[in-house]
Parts: sequence; structure tokens; C-alpha cells
Amino acid sequence: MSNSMDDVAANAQALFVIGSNTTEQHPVFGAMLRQAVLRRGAKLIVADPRRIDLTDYATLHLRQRPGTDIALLNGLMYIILEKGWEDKTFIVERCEGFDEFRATVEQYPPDKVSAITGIPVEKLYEAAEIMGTAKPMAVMWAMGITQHITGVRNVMTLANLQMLLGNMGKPGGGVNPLRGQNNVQGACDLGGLPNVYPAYQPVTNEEVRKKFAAAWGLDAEPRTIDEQGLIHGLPSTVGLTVTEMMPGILEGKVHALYILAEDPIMSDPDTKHIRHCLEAVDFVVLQEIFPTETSHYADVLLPGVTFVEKTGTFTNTERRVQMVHQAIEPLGESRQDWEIIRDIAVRILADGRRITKLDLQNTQTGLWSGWDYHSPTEIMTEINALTPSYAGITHERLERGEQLQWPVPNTEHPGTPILHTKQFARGLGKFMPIDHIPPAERPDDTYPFVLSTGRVLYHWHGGEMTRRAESLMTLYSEALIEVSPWDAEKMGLAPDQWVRVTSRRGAIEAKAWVTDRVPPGMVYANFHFPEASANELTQAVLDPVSKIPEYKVCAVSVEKV
Ligand SMILES: Nc1nc2c(c(=O)[nH]1)N[C@H]1C(S)=C(S)[C@@H](COP(=O)(O)OP(=O)(O)OC[C@H]3O[C@@H](n4cnc5c(=O)[nH]c(N)nc54)[C@H](O)[C@@H]3O)O[C@H]1N2
Ligand SMILES: Nc1nc2c(c(=O)[nH]1)N[C@H]1C(S)=C(S)[C@@H](COP(=O)(O)OP(=O)(O)OC[C@H]3O[C@@H](n4cnc5c(=O)[nH]c(N)nc54)[C@H](O)[C@@H]3O)O[C@H]1N2
Ligand SMILES: [Mo]
Repeated sequence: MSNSMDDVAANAQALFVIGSNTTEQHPVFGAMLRQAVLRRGAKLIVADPRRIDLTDYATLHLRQRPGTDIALLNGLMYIILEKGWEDKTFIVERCEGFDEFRATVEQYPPDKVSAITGIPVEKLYEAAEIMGTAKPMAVMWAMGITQHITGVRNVMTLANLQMLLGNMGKPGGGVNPLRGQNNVQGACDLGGLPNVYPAYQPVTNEEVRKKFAAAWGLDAEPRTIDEQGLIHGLPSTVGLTVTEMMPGILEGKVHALYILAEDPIMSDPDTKHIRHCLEAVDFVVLQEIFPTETSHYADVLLPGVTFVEKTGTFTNTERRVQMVHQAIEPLGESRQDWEIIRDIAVRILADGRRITKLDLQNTQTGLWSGWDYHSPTEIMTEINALTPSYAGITHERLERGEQLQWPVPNTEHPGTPILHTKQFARGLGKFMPIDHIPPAERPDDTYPFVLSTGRVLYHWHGGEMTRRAESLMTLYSEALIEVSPWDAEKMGLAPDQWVRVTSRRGAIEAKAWVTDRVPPGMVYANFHFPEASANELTQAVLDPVSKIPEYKVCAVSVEKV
């Protein structure tokens, strides 16, 4: 998030939630948004094909067809420009590329946008008026925006909107993607991506590579593998994303997988294909806290520990780094996740360099190099030294109760609750001309429905954790498929009747939940239960830049069972 949760809740005059089921999937922030509406009359616009709970509090619900967000947003910007509601000063002083962008937006008049999105023209005008007059407006989004072949383009279009309105770099505004996993922000910040080292420092940058090689006691030259198969140096080329690794197995590019806390059989698109890939790969190591659907494919299982058994930090959606403390001793034979990774890394390094001695204190930096860490605090000290945005975030400060949001460039710095206040990371904000592209798969005579997929309040992804909680199973015990009353009547569905949902990839059967949460022609399924997982149906088409799959749209048929 460019801004903070408290800031948005306290200062935004308007809230635009697009593609986020905030009260079910981010309940704490969802409650804050609800209170902003109820207690101080903030205007709330929800853009979501489904009538999610948050729409009960919305001034306006825009119910677009799945996969039409760019057309919708361009249409709103057309009206904003037509009415002169844009922030002319902000555009001139802080941005570039406006004319080309404007020429694209002018291709999206309300009638055309209404035809693409299914939203009535009057509602487009109402929404644009709120955006143009209730400033600042904060934009919040999540997977309804990103899980499309146009995911990156969707996000850029939202950035266009906020620059056009001048809502960047100020309290109550901003572009605010709601990060999902408790520490997904931290995982990305610390280099859990194939193209960057910690703090988004590119692997292709020689200086950056040399810095990390020196700290970790490795050769300065780019990665090579010698005649004996020994590894030298750090890679200088971009690696594979998770969605490229799976097909990479069948292409002979990937021979082994080390899966750390993921359940691809449940969470990756097109499960039949994933089973095939995991059967084909030579070697699988799985580090988990429970046996999962994926563990059937593992050659080695490494028992890690849950959050209550570990000490360290999580970085939340507003870039705030928070300390967690171990509350119980690791159960059974489980070990700290970081210790398992360290032990494997140290053995690989020792082997690669033909050394067996592991105490390799780097005399230059004083850091423990060669990955021979002894505690989470020692790891954090290395992070401070190598990760500019985390330089001032020490365990000591966090233990004192300091609230730190990165960037924190030094130990005196108080943290950065709002980004881009004076300029953008690249200097001027660049308007991008972006056209609507329809989803990869659209309904036809054989598969006449649009399927969208996601989560419910009571369960977490593959459900390995939540299906073990009795109380949650009492509340939500089986996968339900949301079907609109209109379609249910057409199909002659009795209450609680089962349906079969079929796509080009596979089929699932589950009880129908007849509800006007979904519009006619759309069904909604989750991936919390292995016996009826939505990912049997989804397809592995990817956004060309981020490589995220289009989980939010595919074509299916629906029949009663
Ligand atoms: N209880 C619970 N909470 C969770 C999780 C969980 O599994 N369970 N998972 C966490 C994780 S990792 C994540 S990433 C987040 C996800 O959080 P969210 O993204 O908020 O949740 P989703 O259920 O994926 O779907 C978001 C919304 O997108 C809408 N949508 C579908 N298609 C489109 C479209 O084309 N355009 C637009 N604008 N909207 C569309 C759906 O109707 C849905 O309401 O939740 C986090 N929180
Ligand atoms: N159809 C469809 N598919 C989707 C999505 C969608 O919206 N629709 N959303 C996608 C998104 S946004 C996400 S984030 C993914 C999530 O997909 P996954 O990451 O695969 O799912 P999780 O259940 O969050 O986590 C995987 C495993 O981590 C284990 N685990 C939990 N804590 C720890 C720990 O501390 N240590 C270790 N070693 N293991 C641990 C759990 O037991 C669990 O089995 O799913 C994606 N898949
Ligand atoms: Mo996620």
C-alpha cells in the first residue's frame, strides 16, 4: 500500500474498492472501511461482479462483467476529463505521458463502456462524480484486479486514475493493493522473486550481484557450474516464476523442486496438469507443517514450524514490520524453517567450495557469511546491512514497540507511512495508455457460464489449516458453488441440490448455493476442499509480465446432478 490503513480509514473522503472482498478476506481493514462509512460518512464505491458483503455499505455498487476493469476505469476517466474533474496541477507538475494517455481514454465513451462492462451509463456518471468531487479518494484492490491476463495493465490503469485525480502522495489517497498472506509483502521485500535480491535490487545489476556475493563469501563472477558440477558465484540472469517452473518440468528445464509452504495441487491452476508435472519431476522436497495434497508427490518431507513456534518478523500490507515471538516449543520432530534452510544451504556451499568448516565470519563486513546463521536476530542484522529499505528496522527497535513502515533508511529514521509524497520512485509519474483486452476464455455454446474463483471467510486456500479446525468446519464444512437464482430457476435446481461444473480442463461436483451474490451467467467456486477444488477447472494462462494466472475468469458449463 502506498498509504496506511489508519490513514485511509481516517482521511479518505471517498473509498474505491475494486476486486477485493475486503470484509471476508481482510476482515480487520474491512471493519475499518465499514466504520469510515458509518461514523464519518466516507463515500464508498465497490466495483465487483459479485454482491459482496461490503456492498451493503456502499454508496454505489458497480457490477462489471468479470475481466472488464480496464474498460470500466477508462470509461470513468473519460467522464472525469469530460467534466474537468482532473487535477491539472498534479498532472503538470508530477506526471508525464498525459497526451498519449488522454488519446487512449478518449476511445472509451460511456455507451461503449456500458456495452463492454454491462454497467448502466448513469452509474458510470454517478461514480465519476463521486471520484471527481470527494477528494482525496483511496483506491483499494486485491485479486479481482490482479488475477487476470491483464493483471499488470489493470493495476497501471488504477495508477492512471489516481494520478489523474491527484490522489497520490497525500493522506487519505494512494494506490493500495491489499496483500494477502500475512508475510507476502516481507517475502517479496527480501527477494522471494526470481528477478531481484532483497529491496528489489535487480539480479541483472552487476554491482548488486557483487555486493551480495561479497557478503555471502561467494565468487564475484556470475554463476557458473564447473566440470565437477560445483556451483560458483551468484546468478546474473532472471529465474523462473512458480507458474513457469511447473511447465518447465515438462520442458526439461526443471528437474527438482524444493517446495516451501505451498500446496500446488490445491492452489495452482489446472490441477490435472499440475499432477502430471509433479509425477514427471525427478525429485521433490516439501517443507510443511501438515501432510497436504501435495505431500503425496514428495520424496522428502521436512517438518517446519507454525507461526506460534517461531520468532521473527512479518511485514504486513502497509509495509509495517512486526515482531512475532515463539509461544511454544516446536512439536514433534519439527524444526525452525530458517534452520532447515540454513542447514541445506550450508551443506550445498560447503560441498561447492570443498570446505567443511562452517564458521565463516566475513572479516570485512563482520557478517556471518556462507549462510551460517545462528539466530533470527543475526539474520535481521544481515538484512539491515544489505537491504536499504530495511536498514533501520532492527529487532531492538521493534522490541521497544516502535511502529516501523519501510523505507527506514537508518536507525534514527521514524519510517514512512505514506509513499511518493514529493516524487515517484522514477521521478515523474508516467501515464500509460492502456486498452481493454478481453479474458483469454469467454463463454460459448458448450461452456456458457463465466466461472470466477476465490475464497470464503472461514477457510484459507488449500484448507490444510482451516479444515483441521472443528469450529470452522461447523460453520463451513463443504465447498459451495454460488449460482444466481435466475440460473437456478432456469436449471430447475432444488434447494441444496448438487451441480456439476465442467470446463475444458476438468469437472467438479458440489452443492449449489443459490444466491444473488452472483449475477446471472456467473458462478463462483473456492479452492478450500480437495474433493471439489476450483482449480480442477481453472486454466494456466498467464499475465505476460507478472506471470499470474487468470484465476478470475474461465468458461464452464453447469448442470444439476
Ligand atoms: N478468510 C480468508 N482470508 C484471506 C485468504 C483466505 O484464503 N481466506 N487469503 C489471503 C490471500 S493470500 C489473498 S491474495 C487475499 C485475497 O483477497 P481478495 O482478492 O479480496 O479475495 P478473492 O476471494 O480472491 O476475490 C476478490 C474479489 O474479486 C472479485 N472479482 C472476480 N472477478 C473480478 C473482475 O474481473 N474484476 C473485479 N474488479 N473483481 C472481480 C470477486 O467477486 C471477489 O469478491 O485474501 C487473503 N485473506
Ligand atoms: N482458483 C484460485 N486459485 C488460487 C487463488 C484464487 O484466487 N483462485 N489465489 C492464489 C493466491 S493469491 C495464493 S496466495 C495462493 C495460496 O496458495 P498456497 O500458498 O499453496 O496456500 P496456503 O494454504 O496459504 O499455504 C500452503 C501451505 O503452507 C503451510 N504452512 C503454513 N504456515 C507454515 C509455516 O510457517 N511453515 C511451513 N513450512 N509451512 C507452513 C500450510 O500447511 C499450507 O499447506 O493460492 C492461489 N490460488
Ligand atoms: Mo494471495
